[in-house]
Amino acid sequence: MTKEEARRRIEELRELIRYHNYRYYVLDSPEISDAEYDRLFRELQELEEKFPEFVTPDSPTQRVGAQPAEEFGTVPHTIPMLSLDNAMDEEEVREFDERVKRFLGTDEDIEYVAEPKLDGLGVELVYERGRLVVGSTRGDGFVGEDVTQNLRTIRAVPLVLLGDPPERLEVRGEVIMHIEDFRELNRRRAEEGEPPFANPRNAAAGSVRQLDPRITASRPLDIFFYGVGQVVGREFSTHWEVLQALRSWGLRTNPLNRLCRNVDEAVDYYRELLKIREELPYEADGVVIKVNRLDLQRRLGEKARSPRWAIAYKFPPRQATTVIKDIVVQVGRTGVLTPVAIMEPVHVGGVEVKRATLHNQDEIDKKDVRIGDTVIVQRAGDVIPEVVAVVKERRTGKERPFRMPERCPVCGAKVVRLPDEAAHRCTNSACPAQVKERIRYFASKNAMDIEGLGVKLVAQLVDRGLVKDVGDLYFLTKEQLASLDRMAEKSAENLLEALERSKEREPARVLCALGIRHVGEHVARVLMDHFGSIDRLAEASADELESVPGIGPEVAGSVVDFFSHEENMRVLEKLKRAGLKFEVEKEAAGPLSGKKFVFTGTLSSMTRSEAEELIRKLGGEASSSVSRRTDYVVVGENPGSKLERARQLGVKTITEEEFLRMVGKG
Ligand code: D41
Repeated sequence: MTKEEARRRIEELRELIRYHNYRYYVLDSPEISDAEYDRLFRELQELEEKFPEFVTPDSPTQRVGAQPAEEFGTVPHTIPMLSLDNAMDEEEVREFDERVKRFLGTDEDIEYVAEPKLDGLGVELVYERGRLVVGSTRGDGFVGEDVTQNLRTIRAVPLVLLGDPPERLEVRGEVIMHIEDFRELNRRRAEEGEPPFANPRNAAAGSVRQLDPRITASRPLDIFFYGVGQVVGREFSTHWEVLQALRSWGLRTNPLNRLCRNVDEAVDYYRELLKIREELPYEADGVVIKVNRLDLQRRLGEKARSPRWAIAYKFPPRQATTVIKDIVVQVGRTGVLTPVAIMEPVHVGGVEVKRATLHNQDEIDKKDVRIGDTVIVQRAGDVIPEVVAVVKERRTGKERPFRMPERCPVCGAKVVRLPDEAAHRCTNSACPAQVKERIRYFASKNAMDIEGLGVKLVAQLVDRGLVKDVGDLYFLTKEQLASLDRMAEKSAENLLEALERSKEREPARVLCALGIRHVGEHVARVLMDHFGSIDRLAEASADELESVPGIGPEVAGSVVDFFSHEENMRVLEKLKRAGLKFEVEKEAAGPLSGKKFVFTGTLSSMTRSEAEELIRKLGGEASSSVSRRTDYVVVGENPGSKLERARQLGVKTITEEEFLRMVGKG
């Protein structure tokens, strides 16, 4: 390749990567798979290595580059980043609307834009001629910290804008961490003996305010943009228009934002969002309601430090105060002992809470939580409620400190705390609590998906000695089941049938269901794609495992460890004897070969994961988001936004009946 050819290809690859970032982050509708994206990225990296003279700071490969800083510089905001007044109920929102009308001397409806109020860290980015030059925190609203190098590492932050950006653009947004990512991060931190973050907002803020951008880069951050500061070279007449323009430049805005004709519609929006609050993948603490017309915004102006044209309509708090009656210890699947506070029942954000996790002894010590204490509990997303802090002023002196037991409260085995671990563990892998949790995990939806195997049933099976490991499940008889409490003959039959059906699960699901540390759904699939069978995986060395792309030393270590235990091998033998699938079936060219399916809505004849498995067995691909490369969108009961997107993209939609015929089940 000549230098000129390389230069051109590099340019082309950067354009392509920017475009696909836009499809992925802004439109939420990728056109290519992650693997294809990675190929483009690697090709660019390799070319830049060979031709370093063409590396520029705004290349997508140059997100992390800077050395750790000594301290952050400061950045004044050209236009102050104002704060928001709060409204706690509908009446206060209507008063706001009245105030706006009175100030403007009108009684006509005011048009508003309503947006989810994300709970993260406010930042401002400055683009000059479409290139990111500075990024800062909101700070005190007038001056923020220079966190440019850190914000550059967030993939959803474009280094170069698309389309026709203005001469200078100051854009404002909220950096957030998704709840799932937050949990995963805390899980890893706990394993590494680091203190957990209290909530996704602290995790996001703490990650952006790192002196070493490499640490920020390792954190799963995301961003939504909600407004602008100074803009040179472009005029707008409404806020809605601003949001559309940001999107067209590749700056992701929240798809849930809505244009409302009047305050009634804004109040409706709040109610709708409150209903789906728990399902949002990130934390939102309310709705921001903004006057849409910019000329009206200008006339309204601001008072002290907040605009008269906007208000934050807050959701009910998800924190509450209650008393800890007791602290008990729960034993998990891997033997980890988790202290749990038993509390006076209290309503938190609309849900009654009686138990809250205290994580581990270190956390209890750090917060100095004692039995009898009055505490603040918090519920975030669908996360298990946790104790945030003790209200020390309420102490009477009768509170009792808690110590982890030296013996497992369930089986009496010795409890150990491994060096560098925050967790205490029960050392007996046959501990009934561990066995029960392993079975529940094995049967869970994303693993073997065995319907009807609930907590109480699992407890009975283990307590009566009918099941000692997951292998025993498949050798249960109808008589044994029927002898259990509250087990009718029909339910026994149903369970046996569900067990029978679960034998059809593909080997990657079986592997995942074993509950090997660090081997979740994704890793299990990677491993089975590579090794082709569980037996071959069992024989792999740590080196061999680490040579698989995407598999690190941690995963390799725990896989080797799992298969080195004789009792695990005995369980595997049982599962194999029962007829579970250990070998990946290679259907050379199945009838659905190369076809991509996406599901929306509920199917009536099977679960979604069963349908997806069927597709993979027949050589097709099942994916969760609709793109131009999707061949069919299967539309079930109550379809979601994917149907809309399929129509927009002109992707073929089929009914469940048509799908069943296609797979030979109709
Ligand atoms: O999502 C948010 N956190 C958000 C915050 C949002 N969607 N819009 C916002 N709009 C403003 C104004 C109206 C002042 C431009 C905001 C904030 N302010 C804000 N958040 C914290 C301080 C200010």
